[in-house]
Amino acid sequence: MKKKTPSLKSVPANVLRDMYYMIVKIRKEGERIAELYPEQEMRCPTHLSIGQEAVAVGVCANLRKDDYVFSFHRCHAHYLAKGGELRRLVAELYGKKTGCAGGVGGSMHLVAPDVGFMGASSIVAGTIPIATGTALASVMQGSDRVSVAFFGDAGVEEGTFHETLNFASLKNLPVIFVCENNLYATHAHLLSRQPADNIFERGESHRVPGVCVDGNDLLAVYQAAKEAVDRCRRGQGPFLIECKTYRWREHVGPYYDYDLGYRSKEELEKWMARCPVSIYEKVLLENGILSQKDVSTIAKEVSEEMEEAVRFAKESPFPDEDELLKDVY
Ligand SMILES: Cc1ncc(C[n+]2csc(CCOP(=O)(O)OP(=O)(O)O)c2C)c(N)n1
Ligand SMILES: [Mg+2]
Repeated sequence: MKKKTPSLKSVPANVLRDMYYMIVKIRKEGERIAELYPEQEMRCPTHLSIGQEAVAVGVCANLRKDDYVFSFHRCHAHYLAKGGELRRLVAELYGKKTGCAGGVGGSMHLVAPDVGFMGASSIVAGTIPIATGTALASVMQGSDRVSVAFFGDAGVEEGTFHETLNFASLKNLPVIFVCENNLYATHAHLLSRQPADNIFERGESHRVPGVCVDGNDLLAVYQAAKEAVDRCRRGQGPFLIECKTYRWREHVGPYYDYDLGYRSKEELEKWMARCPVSIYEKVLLENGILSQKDVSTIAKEVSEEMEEAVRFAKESPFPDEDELLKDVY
């Protein structure tokens, strides 16, 4: 089932503008990290999500601060969209004490529990059951909090995806499974790994309804997430959202990789022509929600915020040696 993009009138203007600021900020973060990464001062493997930003922004714009979000190895956008501090993200990538995980987690282990970003994991599908556990806890506590698990298209190939959907459905839990389907798992195309390109239907046998949306259309993602969040808060149980999108850069690292042979430059260019930031910006400009001057002002503010974050990260100290084994279980 494909969802239609909602009319702009159904979304409050301040939400539209906040989502624009956020998608521009997330794009800037990805692009700037890609520029700085070759300096080799950031030593952790880093999975950029340039091209996929609309998914994080559209989903998280529907969440309250006390709702829970869990992510996977490609987690920068989810951390930022849920309200995680940019400078603590950058400091984490630089391995600094001021990083959001004290500098010992790195790019794949961002965390900001104070704003409900409960963590990310490098284990494919690893946080799907954990997010569901927090949904169970919310129900037991009598809270209407919602939990969200973001994962990639390879996440649905893990047994725990099905075990979790079964349990979430059985217990009617307020959890939303958001699959960021960027068509590849490292260098393997979806159709070389799965018999059909129909992830949104995989919950059917567990009675978990799903939709497939254009993950590069921020408003389409926003609308699908809104319906899923409203359902969860009404106590109507779990929901699966598949967002079709595309990663522009290599699987891990800052470069383009169309010369490796697993995907073509033409395919990449086709997706780059459908840039989620440009698509959204055009809609806002055409509808008078933003002016060209607003766009320039936001670009400048976001650049300054990013440069301040880089300065903060570079100037911060590394963790002390005696802290290395702290938090190791
Ligand atoms: C359980 C497990 N198996 C294999 C891996 C190795 N691995 C790391 S990323 C990745 C591909 C993930 O693809 P996807 O879930 O589609 O996310 P994407 O990288 O495309 O965003 C794999 C197989 C892993 N980290 N965990
Ligand atoms: Mg993928």
